[in-house]
Amino acid sequence: MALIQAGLIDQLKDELEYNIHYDGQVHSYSELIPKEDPDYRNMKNPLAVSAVTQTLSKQVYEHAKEGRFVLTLGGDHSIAIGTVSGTAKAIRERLGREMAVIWVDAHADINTPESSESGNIHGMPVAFLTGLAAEKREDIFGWLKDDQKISVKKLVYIGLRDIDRGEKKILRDNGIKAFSMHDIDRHGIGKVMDMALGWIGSDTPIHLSFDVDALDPMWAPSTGTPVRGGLTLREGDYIAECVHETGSLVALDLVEVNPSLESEGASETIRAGCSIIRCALGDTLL
Ligand SMILES: [Mn+2]
Repeated sequence: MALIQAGLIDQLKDELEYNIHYDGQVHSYSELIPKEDPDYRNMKNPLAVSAVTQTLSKQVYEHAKEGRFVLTLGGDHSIAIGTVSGTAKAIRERLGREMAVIWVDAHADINTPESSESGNIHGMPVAFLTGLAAEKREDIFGWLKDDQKISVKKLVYIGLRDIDRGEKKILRDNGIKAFSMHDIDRHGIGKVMDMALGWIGSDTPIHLSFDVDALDPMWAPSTGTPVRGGLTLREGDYIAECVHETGSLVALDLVEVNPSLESEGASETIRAGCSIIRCALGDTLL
């Protein structure tokens, strides 16, 4: 809501000349939240998160199958279970292709319910999307079918710096490509983007899932799990610019902007979020 109130939709329409399909509402999906939602397999609020992401998945799929670019504003990062699954299915049907995901984040969000210490599903979306975590119960992510999932080989992380022990093992065991802040320090963001896009290969549809906590809290303090030592504002924009330049970007999530946290930094965080979105959609400095 804050991103939209800051004028994001008008910027995309007027400055970048997009034809926007938007129902003018910010959905809280409160009608999908059950009264009782006990922990299940260590997951908190499993019924609610499953129901909301399933609905979101259908919404994203409906847009993506029309060949539209789908922008989703969050919300916590669990919503990517809905967005990535929706795009993956539409891209398979439309183009007969498996898409890649670039996950820009301080965290890997790849815990399984069992490896997670917190039980927060926003730390698990990548595990469900890659099939590393699965659940038979239809009402707890059992709705997620193979044609909605992505390959661990088509996943690239950028900006990691706070990885749980269990997650490190998952990343290693599955040979997942990840560029941490260490890699960005060593090579610079330019080289890291060359390597990331080289790994994906040209002409592969890309879904960019950008967690604003990838940025250093100096630029984006109003977020749920800030971690120091992150990307600069320009590095964040540069990632988005490079992904736009491929011409292969099919969807973008911008998540974890939460103005109610560190509210004196809220406007800074919102501005950073809007800037990343504009860059991913083709805004340039010159
Ligand atoms: Mn995240």
